[in-house]
Amino acid sequence: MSEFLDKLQGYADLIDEELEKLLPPRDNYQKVLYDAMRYSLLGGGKRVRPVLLLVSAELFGLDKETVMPFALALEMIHTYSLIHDDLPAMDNDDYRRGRLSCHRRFDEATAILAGDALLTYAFEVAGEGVAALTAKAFAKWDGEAVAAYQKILPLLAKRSGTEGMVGGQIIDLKAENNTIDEYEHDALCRMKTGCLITVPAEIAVLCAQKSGTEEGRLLTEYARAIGLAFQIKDDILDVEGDPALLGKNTGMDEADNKTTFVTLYGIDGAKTMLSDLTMRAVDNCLILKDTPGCSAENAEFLKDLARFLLERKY
Ligand code: GRG
Repeated sequence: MSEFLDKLQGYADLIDEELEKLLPPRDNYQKVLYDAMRYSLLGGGKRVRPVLLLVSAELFGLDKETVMPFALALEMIHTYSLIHDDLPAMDNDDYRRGRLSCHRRFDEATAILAGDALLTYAFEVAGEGVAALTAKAFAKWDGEAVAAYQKILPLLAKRSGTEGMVGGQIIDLKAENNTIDEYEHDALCRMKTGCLITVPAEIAVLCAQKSGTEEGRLLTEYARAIGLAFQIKDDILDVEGDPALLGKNTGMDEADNKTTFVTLYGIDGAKTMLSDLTMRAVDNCLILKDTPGCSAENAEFLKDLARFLLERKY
């Protein structure tokens, strides 16, 4: 596991370096906005989504640089969602990633705009990434590659928006002080949390032109499983986690009277679901490891990542 953790740290450090380059400090009229964006984006975080994208791309023999703009865009979209989720109108959280949440460190209006700016910048960076890939593919007269790259932006928007994370968030808000059944709860989690964890795999599949292949399906299914598992673990940590390790308060779901995996299935039921989903994800990695054209080393890393997320304390 320590070899895996070193590698994970290496990927996360690389993401941090690239994010720092993308968003350097500015001393202009809108300085406070840059400060707030940097405060939230560069203030820790596991970098699970961008790491998943880099490793998935490498699984299919692509280099990290090919997908880096999309990895950075994903982390910016994720960070915007955390900033907005912490706002008084939503979860009203004072702490995030072990520090004051953005609206507590700055103010509410600045936090709203920092989230908006990160989301907008994410699509600027991802759009430039698509343009660069498309230009290279045009130079090689590779129309199939161009067609695949052109699907990236609409997909990223869809997974982040009404049919994805934002849609999940509105169902989540509705679930406060209201009981929702297990079907609506399942849809909520797949949208709110799952979509942004599945989309790295989907983007890697598009970039490697693996749509419709068995290895593309196995990777996407793996990401769907860990995406749902991620939310289950989050619900368990809200009950059993250590706020010092988590960097945020626990017991928030109960305080908000929320329907969660724990309220629906009990703590033991939630843990069983978590380990079943992790096993499913691990099984897919074992098949990918033996699939010609896939990097066994990266399939192994994805397997360890699924286990790491199962066991995570933060
Ligand atoms: C406000 C549009 C909008 C959406 C909010 C992401 C989200 C949707 C809400 C966050 C609430 C939450 C705790 C969801 C559970 C899963 C999740 C996204 C946890 C936080 O992600 P991590 O653990 O965070 O990857 P770090 O800090 O490591 O990046």
